[in-house]
Amino acid sequence: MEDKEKEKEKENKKGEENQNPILVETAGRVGLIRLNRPRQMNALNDALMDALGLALQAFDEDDGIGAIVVTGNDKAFAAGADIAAMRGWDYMDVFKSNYITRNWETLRSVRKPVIAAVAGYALGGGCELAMACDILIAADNAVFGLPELKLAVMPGAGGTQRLPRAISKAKAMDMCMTARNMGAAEAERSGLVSRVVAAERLMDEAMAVAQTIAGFSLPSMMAVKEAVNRAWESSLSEGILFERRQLHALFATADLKEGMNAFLERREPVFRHR
Ligand code: DAK
Repeated sequence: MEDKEKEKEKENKKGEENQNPILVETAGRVGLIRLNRPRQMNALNDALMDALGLALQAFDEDDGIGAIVVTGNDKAFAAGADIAAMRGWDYMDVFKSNYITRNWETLRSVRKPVIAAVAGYALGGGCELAMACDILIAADNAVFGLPELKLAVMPGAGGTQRLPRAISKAKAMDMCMTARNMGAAEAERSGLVSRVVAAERLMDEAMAVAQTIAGFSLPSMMAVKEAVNRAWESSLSEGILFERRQLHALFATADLKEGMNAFLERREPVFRHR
């Protein structure tokens, strides 16, 4: 049995040597990142998370990009952190190397909007990755869950923190403690996802949303993202003050003048993202 497992691991590794863990493309001002470990249900290992972090940073720095879409394949967005990679680690391995923080957290520093387009399984770290994005669009076959307790581990990439903020404390406890899955309809009802579409329309919808977002003024968009994120982490008074100052700052942009002039001149605005 052990030999068989080792053989399988070897085979998987061989297959992966020639395979990029992510695929990157652009469409106009939208950057698209596909998680690409289909044989492992896009299980999130270091190679994938390193590559994802670098791709996110590259799009964030690219003046030609205004929005980013992260997706998987039709069976799995991602079925969690890579269990095969994790099983050999001990406390010192994860503590000293700062597991999760060392590469997963890159997503938190991205200032442009990031949309998760989720079909199939988004479990454990996969669900946490989707929740760390700004907008979550689900196919009707999407399945969300935090089943970590089945492995006697716990959600460790923000799941216990983002889920109760996204849905309710009781529902988050239910998901974390029973390790049950949630379908797309329940996820939409609970406020975990922003919209659900037929699986075959997922990428069209996600890319259309991203194109709309990327068409607006980028500095104004970044101000919106920062302000909404502030709502999660501050009191209402602090959040309102932050929002007000962001609004004041936008009066210094050329795009705000262009937006208002274009409206009054009854024409489409031409934003220069400055
Ligand atoms: N890791 C590694 N391989 C995985 C995987 C995963 N998470 N999920 C699936 N695979 C692999 C399977 O082993 C299988 O490989 P082969 O046997 O073909 O080599 C292949 O993908 C296809 O999977 P199945 O044969 O199982 O396919 P099914 O359609 O039957 O089932 C499934 C699909 C997604 C329901 C099932 O694969 C499944 O239950 N997967 C595991 C889901 C799961 O438990 N996810 C949570 C992982 S734990 C921490 C921070 C964060 C975390 C932990 C610690 N610290 C800071 C310390 C996060 C933990 C997690 O995410």
